Amino acid sequence: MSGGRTYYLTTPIFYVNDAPHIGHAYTCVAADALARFMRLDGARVHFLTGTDEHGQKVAKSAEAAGLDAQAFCDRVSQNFREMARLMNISNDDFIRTTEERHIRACQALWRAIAARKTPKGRDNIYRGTYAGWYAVRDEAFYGEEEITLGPDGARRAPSGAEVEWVEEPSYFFRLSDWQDWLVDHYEKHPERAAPAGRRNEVLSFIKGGLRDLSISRTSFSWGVPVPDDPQHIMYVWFDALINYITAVGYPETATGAFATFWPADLHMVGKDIIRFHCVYWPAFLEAAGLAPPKRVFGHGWWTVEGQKMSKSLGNFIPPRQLVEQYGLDPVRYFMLRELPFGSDGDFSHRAVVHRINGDLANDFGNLAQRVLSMINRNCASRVPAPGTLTPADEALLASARALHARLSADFAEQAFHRALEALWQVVAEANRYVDEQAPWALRKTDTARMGSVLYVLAETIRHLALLAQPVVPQAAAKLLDQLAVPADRRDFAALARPLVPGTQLPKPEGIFPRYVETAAPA
Ligand code: ME8
Repeated sequence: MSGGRTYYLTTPIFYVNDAPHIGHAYTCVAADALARFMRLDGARVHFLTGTDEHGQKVAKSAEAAGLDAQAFCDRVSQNFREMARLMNISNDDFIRTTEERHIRACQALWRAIAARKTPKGRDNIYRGTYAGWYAVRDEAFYGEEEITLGPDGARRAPSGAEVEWVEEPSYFFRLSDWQDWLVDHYEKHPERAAPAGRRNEVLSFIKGGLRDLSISRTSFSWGVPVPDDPQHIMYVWFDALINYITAVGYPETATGAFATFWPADLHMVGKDIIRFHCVYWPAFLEAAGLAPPKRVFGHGWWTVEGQKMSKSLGNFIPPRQLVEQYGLDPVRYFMLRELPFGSDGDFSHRAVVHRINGDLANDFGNLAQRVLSMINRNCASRVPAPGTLTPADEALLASARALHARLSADFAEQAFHRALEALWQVVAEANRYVDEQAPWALRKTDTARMGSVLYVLAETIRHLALLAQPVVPQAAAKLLDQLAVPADRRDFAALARPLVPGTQLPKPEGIFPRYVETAAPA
């Protein structure tokens, strides 16, 4: 495909200090649903995920594992790659910050920023000494006023991470000179930081006054060397954010992927890292003369059975465990349906089972199964021919046909829960229609009318299956197979190409099995 609409979206690159858990899977699934939606909608998509491998946190984890840092990163990065495969993530690229292409991009961006002046005509980068608090867990610097002293004598950042005093020579990025530009940027383009509540947090943080940012470290060496001064390595967040442009070929900007895909359409991140993405990142880019991203969405935080996930509680759920227990598509559905995208939520066994047995098995699964079995038994397994349509038929088809526009608007705002709610409203409408039209009774009285009813239902289910693909790709594919929809008629342009009467259908099979409790949950 050449020309046309493009869409570049990214997940955070995950620290390789630990095993992937449901939080990481969540961000990937949300971004994946959007990437799939955009592809089906005809856009040329570039979808990036990967791993963040430098910095003190990773260096310490490697040391604790008794491994050389690179060997440790190779091993843990692979776990994230496998997590992406497990969750059926359709990323086009997987970036690692220890790759050569990335080191080259970091050094080029550093030079580009250093070569330009701030809006106040000063150097963007200067040398000094950092003396202040640092939290290795967050890989973040904190001001004195943000630190609290706990009863245990430990000093903590607002995130709860312990901080340590750091004093070392450092290069600084003159962030303070970019404050007015950043305020103006978000006032002119409010959609660039979402949801609105997070944008307000970002704006008040900026308006509260920005301090210059330390962007190099000298007390350890696991990082990208600063050009012309390799005693310094780049601050891990400076290095990490650059991955988004490395992956589109920076420093080559005039042609190739950068020219096609930059600025990114969306950086999907968790709310914990919104400040890095909405304050530092646009400032770095603007300072280098590059366009800032079009949007950053900071989604909410999952707890598990009402508790924060933590090492000490040992309640990090590995994605593999979820998929084995509930099935992949049900987990993807649950993650995107259970809570308004942007809000926090709780991952509980009860809630997952409720969604599986309610929305998936009873509502959608049962609708498809009922309709397809009736066609199988009563229409010789062929798509029936519709007769003259009644107002009830037209109403259901109109609801199904209106879905694409509705979902496009919801996906454009990352309102996945609203999109799914809209799909399931049509599922419910179709279930009511089956009950009202009672095709099983028509079988004895009016087979032509029965054919019309089953046709309307099958065509509605085709719409639902096509539009559910981004969220439940495997189940939707199975359903489209059962409707004998050819592979080249599964994009959204094919919504306008109705089922052809007479088409032979395979034997129907359930797509969303019920979850049966085998033992009482622990
Ligand atoms: O921050 N609920 O990496 P990280 C929801 N390397 N999402 C969660 C979550 C939870 N409980 N826990 C984690 C980093 N996440 C940096 C990013 S990007 C240039 C560098 C998800 O491994 C969420 O997306 O700590 C969060 O932002 C991310 O994992 C943090 O991953």
